[in-house]
Amino acid sequence: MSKTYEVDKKEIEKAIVFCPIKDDRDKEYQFAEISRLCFSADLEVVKIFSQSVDAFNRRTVMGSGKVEEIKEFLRDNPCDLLVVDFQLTGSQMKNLSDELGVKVLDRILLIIDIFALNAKSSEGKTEIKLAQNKYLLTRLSSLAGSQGRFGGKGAGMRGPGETKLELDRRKIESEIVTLEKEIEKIKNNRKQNKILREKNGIKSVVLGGYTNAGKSSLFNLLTKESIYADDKLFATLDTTSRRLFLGDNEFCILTDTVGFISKLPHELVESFSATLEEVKNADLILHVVDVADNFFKRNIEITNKILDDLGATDKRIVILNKCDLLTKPIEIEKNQILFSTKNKNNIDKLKMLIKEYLN
Ligand SMILES: Nc1nc2c(ncn2[C@@H]2O[C@H](COP(=O)(O)OP(=O)(O)OP(=O)(O)O)[C@@H](O)[C@H]2O)c(=O)[nH]1
Ligand SMILES: [Mg+2]
Repeated sequence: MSKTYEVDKKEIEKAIVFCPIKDDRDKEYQFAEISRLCFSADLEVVKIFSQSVDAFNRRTVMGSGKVEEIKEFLRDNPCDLLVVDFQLTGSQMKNLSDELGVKVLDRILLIIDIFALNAKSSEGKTEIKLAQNKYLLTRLSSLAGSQGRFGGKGAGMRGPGETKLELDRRKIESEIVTLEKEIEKIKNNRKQNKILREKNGIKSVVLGGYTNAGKSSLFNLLTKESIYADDKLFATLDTTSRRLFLGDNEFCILTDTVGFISKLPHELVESFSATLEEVKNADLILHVVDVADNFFKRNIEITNKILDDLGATDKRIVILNKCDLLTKPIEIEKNQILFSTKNKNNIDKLKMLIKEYLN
């Protein structure tokens, strides 16, 4: 029988987090990133537990001692769910949920859930629905059992917009076919636009970078638009394109798009192929970086890797944004520029640089 669940958007749920640690040097980065992801999914993190991956247990990912420790903690501190910063199989999710008596989300479901919360355009909604359906299909029996037990609502079960998640295999399969066709149409439109643009000699510049770096803020500043910018991860899922005038009657098309993160779920990369097509087709990438983030160098590497994997152009200007928050000077490399969307210094220098790279 088909099951649908109510969307519960505003409710803040209490979460405990479990991080399997590969390398102790990564611990601080991992804790900071998963905390931001939870915040962006409207979750309150009560405590983070961690354990070396050496203690990996196939049934529950964490060792049995850790399961007991968490169980004990939950007895005194009731929480709604456990977030595991790892890709879980359906049965691992179910085993953990059975042992601990709470709903379980893995890293992928958490990111997909944030995307579902933020999808606004029909393109974004179509893409996220496809990612959700593909994810659900591979873990359907475990999810229907474990998440259904907790009312099947809240984090991990939210569909885009006002829609509800479907847990019926046949319906999911037929929806995947419809969604894939819609995405193919969007991609074809993009290809036509590209041909037309090239015919008219108009260049495409795309904003890329780690999520929350300030891409939408820069887009607004450069094009005097007002699109949604927020201090949460994955605030933007849609592509928005506008003309950017560079002086001397010259202009290019500037596009703002989805942000990146480490270990971007492949379900999302595949489902966002239409949106990412825009990145692939760009003549120049403005790689926006939050330079005030302690881990900005690592974020640059992550973004470069994703751009390389997508086959994006290697014509890239690295914009070290949020320099207003820097407390000490930093070294700047050749293709980098210090910037702040708050005090707007360097805007003419940036436009000149764009012009130079495009010609
Ligand atoms: N202090 C400071 N804050 C900034 C600057 N640029 C952007 N921000 C803030 O950073 C946060 C994220 O900005 P967005 O423009 O939404 O970032 P984004 O890269 O589009 O993020 P996603 O769409 O979520 O991937 C917002 O709260 C902005 O106000 C800057 O130069 N300085
Ligand atoms: Mg944005």
